[in-house]
Amino acid sequence: MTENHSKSKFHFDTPEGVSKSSAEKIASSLLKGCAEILKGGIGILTETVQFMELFRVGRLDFVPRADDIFLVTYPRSGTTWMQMILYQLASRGNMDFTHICQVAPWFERVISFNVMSAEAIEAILSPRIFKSHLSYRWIPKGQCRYIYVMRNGKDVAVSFFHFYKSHLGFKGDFSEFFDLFMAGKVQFGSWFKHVSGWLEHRDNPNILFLEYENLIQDLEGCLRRIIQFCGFDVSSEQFPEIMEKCSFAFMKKHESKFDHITATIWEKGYKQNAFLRKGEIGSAKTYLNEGQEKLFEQKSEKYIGKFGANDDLHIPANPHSSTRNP
Ligand code: PPS
Repeated sequence: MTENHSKSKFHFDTPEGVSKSSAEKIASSLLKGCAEILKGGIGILTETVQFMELFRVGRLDFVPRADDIFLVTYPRSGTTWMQMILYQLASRGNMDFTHICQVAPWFERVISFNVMSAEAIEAILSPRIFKSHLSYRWIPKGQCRYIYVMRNGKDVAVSFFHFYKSHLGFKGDFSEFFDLFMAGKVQFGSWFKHVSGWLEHRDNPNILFLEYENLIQDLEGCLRRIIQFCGFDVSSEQFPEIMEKCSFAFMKKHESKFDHITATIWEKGYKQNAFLRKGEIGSAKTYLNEGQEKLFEQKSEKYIGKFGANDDLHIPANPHSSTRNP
C-alpha cells in the first residue's frame, strides 16, 4: 500500500518501541480522559442554560402575590408532607388530585422543565402554594409567605440515600453516598449551606421555620401555627379530618399521589391504567380510515398474502408440517 492508503480518520501510528497493545491502552485512556472532560463541560453548559432560564422566569418574569406561600426545604426534609398539610388546610380537606404537585407545584421544576407556562402559573387560584428546594438567595422575593422546614441532617442523609437508590439508580453503598452528601455533591448541593442560608433570615416575619421532628411530635400545634401564619380559615369540625389526612398512615395508603414517579407521569401527560385497554377483537375498524385500510392491505398482500393468510390472519395449515407430539 502507498503512504496514502485507506487510513481511517482515527488511525494512529504506534510510536516506536511501544507495543500495539500498550499503544491501544494509551489511546483508550486518552479518549476516556477526553470523554470525561467533555461530559463535565456539557454538564456545566446544561446547568448554565437551565439556570439562565430559571433565573429569567423565576426571578425576572414571575410576579409573586402577597398571598403566595412558598414551602421551602432541602430535599427529604418533609416537603411532601408540608405540601399536603398546606393544601389540606387551604382546600379544607380536598383529595381530588392525581399528584400533590398539581395543586402545590414544584416551582423551579415547573418553570425550568416547561411543565407549566407562565400563564398557567398565573391562572392558579390564590393562595398559590409552591414547593421549592431553592436556596434563600434564589427564591423569588416578594410580600409572600415562606415556610422553611428543617430536618435533622443525618436523617436527611439517610432518607436521601434511599431516594437516590429507589428513584435515581444510585448503586453505591451508604458510605459512598455519605461522602457525596458531605461534599454537597448531591442534588441541591450542601445541606449545611442550604439550612444556614435560610436560618440567617430567621427574624424575617414573612418566614415561618418549622422542624420535621416537631411536626412528628406535635402535628396539631404545628398546624395551628401554620393556620395563624397563613391566615387559613379552618373550622374546628374540619380539623380532625385534616389531621387524619396529614398522618403518615393516610399518606402511605395514598402513596402514588405523593411519589415523584407519579409526578413525572403527570408532567409528561402519560395516562395510568391504560396498559390493559379493552381486550376485544376489531377495534381497528373504528380507527383506520379508508386510505389507511388500503395501505395496510397492500402491504399485507405483499408480505403475508403468499402464505394464504386472510384478513383475520387465519393461516391455512401447512400441508408439509407434521403433527408432533408435545
Ligand atoms: S422530597 O423527595 O424532597 O420531596 O422528599 P420530602 O418529601 O422532603 O421528604 C420525604 C421524607 O418525609 C417523610 N414523610 C413523612 N413523615 C412523617 N409523616 C408524614 N405524613 C410524612 N410524609 C412524608 C417520608 O417518609 C420521607 O422520610 P423517610 O425518612 O425517607 O421515611
